[in-house]
Formats: sequence, structure tokens, C-alpha cells
Amino acid sequence: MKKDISIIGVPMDLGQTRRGVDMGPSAIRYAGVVERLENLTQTIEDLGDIEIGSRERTTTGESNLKNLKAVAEASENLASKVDEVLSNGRFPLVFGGDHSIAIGTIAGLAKHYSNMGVIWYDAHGDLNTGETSPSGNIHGMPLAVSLGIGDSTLTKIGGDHAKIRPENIVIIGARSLDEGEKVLIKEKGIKVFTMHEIDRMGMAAVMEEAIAYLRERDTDGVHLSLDLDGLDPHDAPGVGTPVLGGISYRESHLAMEMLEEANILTSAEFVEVNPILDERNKTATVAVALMGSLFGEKLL
Ligand code: HAR
Ligand code: MN
Ligand code: MN
Ligand code: MN
Repeated sequence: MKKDISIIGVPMDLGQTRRGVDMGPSAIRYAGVVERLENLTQTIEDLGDIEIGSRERTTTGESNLKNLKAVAEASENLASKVDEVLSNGRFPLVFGGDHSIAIGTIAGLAKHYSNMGVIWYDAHGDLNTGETSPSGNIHGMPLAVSLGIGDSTLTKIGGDHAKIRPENIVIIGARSLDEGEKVLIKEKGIKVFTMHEIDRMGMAAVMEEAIAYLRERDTDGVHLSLDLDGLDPHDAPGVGTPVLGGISYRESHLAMEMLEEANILTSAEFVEVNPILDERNKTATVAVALMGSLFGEKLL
């Protein structure tokens, strides 16, 4: 079914310390996203970029979370924009920016979905809190924040309640989990297909199980949060925290094609594209190609 898509750019690099990921939305646009999706969608509009505050020059000493205030402000803005897009009956397609933007995206989505499913396509779990984070980088925390776990400055965005349920999450591609994240995954019963399961079962079986799992949960919407570092750095080199042994380009296309066939997605975001670290805009180009499959492009 053809969708009405609204693109939202989030030029945010405050959730981590490497510069350049704020240019992700430009890189994705430059890779021709609107042209690629035009014929696959009912209508497509580009709403431009969310306003992002400046990097704090000094740490306040109040928190070990880097750029906390600026990230929180940007997340509030993004949440309102996503809320508005859904109120207009359209499909939000969000471009990062680092993965901290998912805090705002999911807060906005949660205004419309009470039992939302989330597919977290990522090398990482992004389930840290200020206590468990090895880095203080908020891009390692958005999934925990969306569960209502972590600093209240972040968990209260879009209302002081959990935005999603642990049993409605499926993580795909994990291969770099911190100790605290492993504990949380077990404690909360979060479904994870690590690279081990992808190697063993194959991507087709993984996606079949993931889709069946979310259907059984009776979700009223499903959000895809796709971190380009979920892919192998050979296929997506332009990311700040590459991890060897990732999902291939073809496996990722298959995953997108199966999501499209299942017709369960109600929103999506593509994050962590960093053109400074990239090779001739390859990572943004891969992101756009995957969006092609996600919205129904066929090989024949
Ligand atoms: N787990 C590490 C941390 O919390 C690394 C997180 C890295 N990055 C991301 N998110 N790109 O998926 O710092
Ligand atoms: Mn991530
Ligand atoms: Mn990641
Ligand atoms: Mn393709």
C-alpha cells in the first residue's frame, strides 16, 4: 500500500562526540531520497530540519550525560513535529543525526500509539543509563529512555511515562552490548536477534520471527529505528561507532523487503550517517537504497 510520507531532518550530533553526523540529513537528501521514493509513494513532502541547539561549552557538573539540556530540547521539538505529522495522517520518515534522536521520535509516536512495536536495527543495544554508560554519550541510551529508564530530563519528554513496553521491542544485529545492557535485556525480556542468530538462522527466518512476534503482541503501530552501524562497516563505513561482523547490504535489503510485504510499519528513522567518515557518500546511498526496498521498490 502506497504511503503519504513526511520527511523530517534532525541535524543532531550532540548525543556523541564525533562531529559530522549532524550532516546526515543533507547527505541522505543529496543521495536522492525524494527522487527515489517519489514513484513508490502516494505523496512525499520534505519538512526540512528540526532546530538543534548548540553544543554546551562547559559541563555543568550536574550530570555525566553529555549535552543533556541541548539533547532534551531538540527531542521536545522533534516529538512535536512527529506528533503533528501523525495527526495529519502521514507516515513520519526521520533522518538523523545520531541515535539520541530516537528519544524525540518515539516520544512523538507515543502520543498516537499505546501498544507500539519497535524494531531496533543496530550493532548496539542503546539501553544504557547514566549509571551503566561507559561513555556518557546519550546516543547509547535512547531505547532505555523510551522504556522510562534513565535520567528524568529525558524520560519525561512527551510526558512522564514509559513510551514503549519491553516485550514490544525487537533488536536486530546486536554485537556490541555493554554489561549493564545485557542485564537489562534479560531482566526486561527484550527480544534480541544478535549476529549469532542472523548467522545461524539466516535473515529471512529472523525477519519472519520478528514480524510474527510483533503481530502476536497485537501492536497498534510499528516503528523501525535503523542505525546504519547495524550494517557491516564494509557496506556502511560512514558511522561513528563501526563494529565488525555486521549485517550485509543484501541481508538488509531482504529485511526491508519483508517489512514492506508484511505492511506493518507506521514510521521509520535512519540514523548515524556521518558523511565526514564516509567514502563518497556511500552510507547515505545505502540508506536511500534500503528505503527504496522499504517502500516497495522491486528488482523485477
Ligand atoms: N554502548 C556504547 C555507549 O553507550 C556505544 C554506543 C554506540 N553507539 C551508537 N548507538 N551508535 O547505537 O557508549
Ligand atoms: Mn544506535
Ligand atoms: Mn549503533
Ligand atoms: Mn537495491
